[in-house]
Amino acid sequence: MSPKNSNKVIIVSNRLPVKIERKESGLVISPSEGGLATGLGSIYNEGNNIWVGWPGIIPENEEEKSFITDELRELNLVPVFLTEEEILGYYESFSNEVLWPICHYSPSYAVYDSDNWATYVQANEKFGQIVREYLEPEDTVWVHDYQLMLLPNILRRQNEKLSIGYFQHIPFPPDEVFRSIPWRNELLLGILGADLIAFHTFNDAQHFLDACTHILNIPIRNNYLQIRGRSAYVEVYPMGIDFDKFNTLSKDAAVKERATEIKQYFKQRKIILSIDRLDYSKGIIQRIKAFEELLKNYPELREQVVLYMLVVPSRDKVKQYKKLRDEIDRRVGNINSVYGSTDWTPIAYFYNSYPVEELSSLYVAADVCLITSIRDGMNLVSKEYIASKEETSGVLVLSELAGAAKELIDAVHVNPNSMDQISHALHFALHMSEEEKLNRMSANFELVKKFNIHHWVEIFFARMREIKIQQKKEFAR
Ligand code: GDG
Repeated sequence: MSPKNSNKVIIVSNRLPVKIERKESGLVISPSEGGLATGLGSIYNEGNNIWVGWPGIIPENEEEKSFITDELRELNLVPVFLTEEEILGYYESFSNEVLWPICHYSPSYAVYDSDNWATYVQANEKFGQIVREYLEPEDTVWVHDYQLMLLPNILRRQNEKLSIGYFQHIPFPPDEVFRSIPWRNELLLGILGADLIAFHTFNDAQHFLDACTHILNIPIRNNYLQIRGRSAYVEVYPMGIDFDKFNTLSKDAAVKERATEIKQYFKQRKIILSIDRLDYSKGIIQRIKAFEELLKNYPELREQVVLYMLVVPSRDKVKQYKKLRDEIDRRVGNINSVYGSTDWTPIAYFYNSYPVEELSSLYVAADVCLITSIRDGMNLVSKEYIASKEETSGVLVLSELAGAAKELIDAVHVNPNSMDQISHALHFALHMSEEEKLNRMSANFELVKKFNIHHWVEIFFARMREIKIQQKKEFAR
């Protein structure tokens, strides 16, 4: 692959879709299988297209660096090597201790530090520098997520005519919440370097437009605005999942056998499943409290139901996440010791990451999937559960504050801050007739099947192409 080829697509995200492990035999590089990687696979694996991002490892020497670079190049991936200081200041601190809490409507968690801001700027510039090594004027660049809010404008400064898209995977908060960030103007202007700025939901897009008007004083016209003589469009593209993967897995003989084993292990009790990364935005504490309410309010359900809670380790170096983990441990221990018996542990809690086949068996085995996010851009777990339920029945209980609730209107919706509502919804789900389960599930199933990850990528790029043609005409005038 030669660095400069015209008319190609460059995807940029904080992390590359790859796992690099240091083993005795040396570095082992394997592609990681997230939904985004699958969806974008049809793009970055093609021709001269590339994906630029952090490979998730700090090379120990120049030799390792060039080994990683060469190996990744075979996969159309281009590494941005970050130093330890950059990882701390840009990723762990500014991204995850300012932007994450602010975008999840939790300003009290935000920690403002101008050194971390400077490192965030520096890291975004570094991504820009690597992208520039490959960039040609006719290229299309698709920037992903809040770690790279400044990148669209960094690239725009180099080329007014470049086609740039930005997708934010997490919510965008009301403008008065975003205003709390001392560097909000720079961040907004950074994103506005893109031609197409997209979010999962209408509310997120509207909040972004509000911020542009109220903070930057830029007048908006419907869904677009004019900035330095260019148009920037703000639109809504709800992300889908790799439907085929989850649907096919759920019908796989080994997966089904494992699901039966799981059911047997829990003695055919009803299984309420939750899967999420360790994060305060996911409402894990609320979920545990609501489950306790269920056991209190409906004593007849004791011994009859299990909450299977898989929490995937995440950001465990950040203080608030360590505190959250301790609180989960304490509350789960308390419920299990108060309500449990020699024969029954109410909450089966695992702080671990499983292979996708095990995830699939859990989806197949679960009677209820419980999502209690306090805020969530989309929430893919809810869609994966639905895709896995073609042959078995189940009920999705879904927070109305997750982006997915806007699409999955046939789920049982709950306000995650009401323990009463969640416990009643669980009771309702556990007693729902098979007919109602099927009706609700099939409506959601068709939607998840149709608006899958490939559809999402296609419509985003189709719109990028349209905008490019339109802007060429504008430039020609
Ligand atoms: C961000 C936004 C938005 C989980 N545990 C395991 C595992 N997973 C996979 C799930 C799912 C993914 O991780 C989690 O996706 P979510 O959407 O639920 O949440 P975030 O990680 O917070 O993602 C979110 C998303 O971006 C996309 O735009 O929906 O709102 O916060 O795919 O299956 N996968 C494996 N083992 C596990 O133990 N293999």
